[in-house]
Amino acid sequence: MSDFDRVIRGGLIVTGNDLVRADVGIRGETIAAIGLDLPTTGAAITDAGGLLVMPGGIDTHCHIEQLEPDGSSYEDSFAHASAACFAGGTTSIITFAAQFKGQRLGPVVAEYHRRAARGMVDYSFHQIINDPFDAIIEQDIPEVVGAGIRSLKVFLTYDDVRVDDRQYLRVLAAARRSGALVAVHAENYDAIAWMTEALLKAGMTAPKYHAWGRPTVIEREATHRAIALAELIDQPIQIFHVSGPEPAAEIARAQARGVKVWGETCPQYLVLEAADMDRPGFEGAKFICSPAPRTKAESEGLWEAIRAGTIDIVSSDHSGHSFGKEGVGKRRNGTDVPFTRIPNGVPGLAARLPIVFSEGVSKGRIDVQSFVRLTSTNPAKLFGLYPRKGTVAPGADADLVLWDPAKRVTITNGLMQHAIDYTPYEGLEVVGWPVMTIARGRLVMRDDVVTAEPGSARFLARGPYDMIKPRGVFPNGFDTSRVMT
Ligand code: DUC
Ligand code: ZN
Ligand code: ZN
Repeated sequence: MSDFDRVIRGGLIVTGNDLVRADVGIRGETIAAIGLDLPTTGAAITDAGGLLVMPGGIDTHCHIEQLEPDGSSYEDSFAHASAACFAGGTTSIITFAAQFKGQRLGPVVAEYHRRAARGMVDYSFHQIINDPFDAIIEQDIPEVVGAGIRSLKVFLTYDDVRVDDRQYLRVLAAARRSGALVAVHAENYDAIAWMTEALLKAGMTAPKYHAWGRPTVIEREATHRAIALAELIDQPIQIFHVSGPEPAAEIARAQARGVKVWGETCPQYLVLEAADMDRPGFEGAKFICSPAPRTKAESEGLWEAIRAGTIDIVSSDHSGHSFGKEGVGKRRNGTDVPFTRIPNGVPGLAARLPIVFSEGVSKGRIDVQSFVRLTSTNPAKLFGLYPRKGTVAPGADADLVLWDPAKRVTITNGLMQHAIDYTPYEGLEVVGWPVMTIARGRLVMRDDVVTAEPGSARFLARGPYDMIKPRGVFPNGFDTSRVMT
């Protein structure tokens, strides 16, 4: 009998720290050994000569089959999203369970479990808190966190879903008591409302004015406030989708004070620009997302923040809204509408790794270990999945992507394998491409062909872990989370 079910031979293994030329032996769903000339009798052999062998990507920010307060839903099903993940070398996701006003969390989580279990990619959830009423704070948050959903998400903007500062403080305190991280969408609600009203009054309604309605200063202010209030409660947070160096500088300043705050960015802020929303007709709608894409110079500033470690995760913020279908997606409200009525978000599950690799490693901005840290190891660590996920090591899940660092590909929507009819990255040339994805020992993608059984997804319950423990540092030493609920 063979020691292994599969042996990956002769590749260059890349982890967040190391480069090692060795074989990987897989038994069942697990990496059983890493070594030179592993025995192959009876095992499937995969020749990885010339390829990088890296931990599968972990996308900790993606909206899949998520319901919206107006009854609509993000279009990608979990099955389609899983295919897109595998096509792009991603093997785990953290998506959202979204609470609406008045809802208790138990039924919300049960519904999203039902949906996610139909997919193929391993998943966990961030619990979105839109309405932190007493029962949510006192009963439901401790329960969902105890059930392995160790991150809460709040919006500081958007009608119907945003929390005000007092509600945000309540969520922070509840997270602190339960041992959860809080992820924050940081833009100033009232300032956006003010700017938007002014733009509409002035007749400035085209898609490009989406960016005018929420300039960087609005994100910088909310990032500063989100961090300051988290500091007041001594609650660790992650700032989602940092769009440029100004909000990144707020994070860096807080990190320098020792505050536990982490920053995430997304490919749209590295390769898209506000100018993309200024394309003719309705075309600019394809690029509307929030925060808005900025300028080339700001993208370059983000790379500096990445190199400095201020931003340590790149997620997709994948949001499925089709472009060409009448009455759905970006055209849900028609095309002759102000930018305020165009759904926000861009799809990016499959494009994430190739864009970060190409723009980062192939263009010499970062080394390949940094690529692995940004897209797999750091997400696993911050969200309590490490070392089961996010590394190539004996005992870890056999989640691997075999990567051709020299393969040149022009991104087309067909390669993305999501249900959405466009990609904002159409025509972008990348150097470096995933040629095989292995998820828990199963070969799920080879040469852009995905083969995985719907229903094979597994929920990743996340237990308590040290990285997100509060520091025990408060103004005046007074822990308000003990007395306030
Ligand atoms: N921004 C978000 O905050 N959520 C989904 C889509 C987007 O662009
Ligand atoms: Zn957001
Ligand atoms: Zn999002």
